[in-house]
Amino acid sequence: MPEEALIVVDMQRDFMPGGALPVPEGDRIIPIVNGCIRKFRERGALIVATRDWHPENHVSFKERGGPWPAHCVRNTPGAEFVVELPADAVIISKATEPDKEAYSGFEGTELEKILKENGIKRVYVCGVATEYCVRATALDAVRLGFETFLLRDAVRGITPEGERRALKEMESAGIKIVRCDSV
Ligand code: VGL
Ligand code: ZN
Repeated sequence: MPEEALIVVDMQRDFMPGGALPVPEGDRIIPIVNGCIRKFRERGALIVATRDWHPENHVSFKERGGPWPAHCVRNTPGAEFVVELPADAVIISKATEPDKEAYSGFEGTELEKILKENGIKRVYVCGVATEYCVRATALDAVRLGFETFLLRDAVRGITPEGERRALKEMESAGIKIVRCDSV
């Protein structure tokens, strides 16, 4: 049993520059995340990738009064992964119901069950956006009893202030802020 999992959060085309809901410089972490995936794979970790997988009438979209432009509509190019995932990666689709928002990869998904079934004790979180889906996923992980690490060099936020605040909050919650090359 692997004991460790890497959770790659929402590394999808719409969150990259040129996409529908871009994270500034989100593309800069693509090679870093790919390096983390290779590194964790080599040491036998479970590789998990979450994806925002919205129906086209999702409640978070502006046309329904939500905060965001339409993004990551399931089965469209904007929802595709931009990182290289191994064939046996566990793909977790979230926020798939029209009337429910879910920032955390644990919310409304099988993620907790899958991690527990695989004997995972430690999780390492990377991806976008730091102050939304990365934050929510990492906070849920630590709350659920996983030793949780945030890979500082492999995340990007929508704004610098938002990212700073989220990092502080995660640290206060007991999440260890580390770099991918030092773990
Ligand atoms: C996200 C806003 C809306 C994220 C998803 O992946 O952080 N942010 N949907
Ligand atoms: Zn979304």
